[in-house]
Amino acid sequence: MPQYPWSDGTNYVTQCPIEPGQKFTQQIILSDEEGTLWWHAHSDWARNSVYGAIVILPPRTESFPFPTLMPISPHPNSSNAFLSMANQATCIHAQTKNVHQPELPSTSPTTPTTVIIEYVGNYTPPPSPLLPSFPDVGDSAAVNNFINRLRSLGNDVDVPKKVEEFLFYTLSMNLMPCLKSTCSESTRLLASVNNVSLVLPRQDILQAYYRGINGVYTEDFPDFPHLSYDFTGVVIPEEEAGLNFGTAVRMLEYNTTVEVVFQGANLHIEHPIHLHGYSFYVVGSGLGNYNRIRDLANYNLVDPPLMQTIAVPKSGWTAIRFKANNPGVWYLHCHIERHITWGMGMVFIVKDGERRHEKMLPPPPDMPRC
Ligand SMILES: [Cu+2]
Repeated sequence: MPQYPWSDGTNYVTQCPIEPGQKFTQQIILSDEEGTLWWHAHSDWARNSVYGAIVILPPRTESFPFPTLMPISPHPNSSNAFLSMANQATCIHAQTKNVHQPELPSTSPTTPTTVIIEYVGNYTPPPSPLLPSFPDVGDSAAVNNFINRLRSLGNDVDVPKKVEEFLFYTLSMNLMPCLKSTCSESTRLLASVNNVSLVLPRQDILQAYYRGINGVYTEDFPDFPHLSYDFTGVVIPEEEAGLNFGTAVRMLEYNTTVEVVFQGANLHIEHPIHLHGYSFYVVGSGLGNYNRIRDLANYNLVDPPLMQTIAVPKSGWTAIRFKANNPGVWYLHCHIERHITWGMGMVFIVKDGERRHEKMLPPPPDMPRC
């Protein structure tokens, strides 16, 4: 949301949590968003249950940015079938002849169940359904090939050509000794960016920044990993095996053009990296270790896709660019629940610009308190 991080909703980054019984009205200012957006809670793992969709239609004078709408099922012509959840029980609303429930759901909303719906009328099922062929699980080259073919949908591509801030962030999984009596193993997993595991403070960073409260965060998030090593190799240097904890932010001047290269390191798993407050251009990605001299030449600066979340490939890298023209406090994190709680995130603070529309707006009166 432009100039308004107060409604961004991130626990201890832009607001204190809404406690049980408390109320907070969020004002959402839409700017250039279109399509289906996911809203969700941003406290611990609550986004698993508190979430929904906002569908933003194109302007009346414009069409959808894809050629045709595919019908979900060609048989029958009108099915009007949909499934919904209410009061933790599965309800089925359908213009159907019979509904069979071979396995009744329990009261738990997470219990999977099987439902067979038969349509009214003369319905002859096709002899064999046409199924797409998928790459093998673990075929990262196929995934990377798919991601590399993503292109911008519009004509108004404004990708920064000149980079003022170049940042290189490694995404790592870390092991720490687990000393508590409740530990089932002797070690526990953590996660980090540039080997810093983010610790969320007890007071949100946005309030601390806005009101000048000291001691909540530091401004020293590293631009590069401490060491350069074979990030996608199996052996991690001993110096890099240790982990730093911190609540460190990276300050950015208003309107700076920023490039971030995310380098997947040490555990060969994809990380869907999400940046709040911005859409960014994905200008390149590849497998293995990033090499600025070799890879910069292959960037797509013509029609790169504009995204808010991008999966950094297994044992690979992704480069994004954006212009820091939205002042505020903005969380960057992996969107896998485990990884975010284990510390795979950092925070950008984008300073105000000179003019009125370049400054953060004041907070609403009912911001939750910590
Ligand atoms: Cu992750």
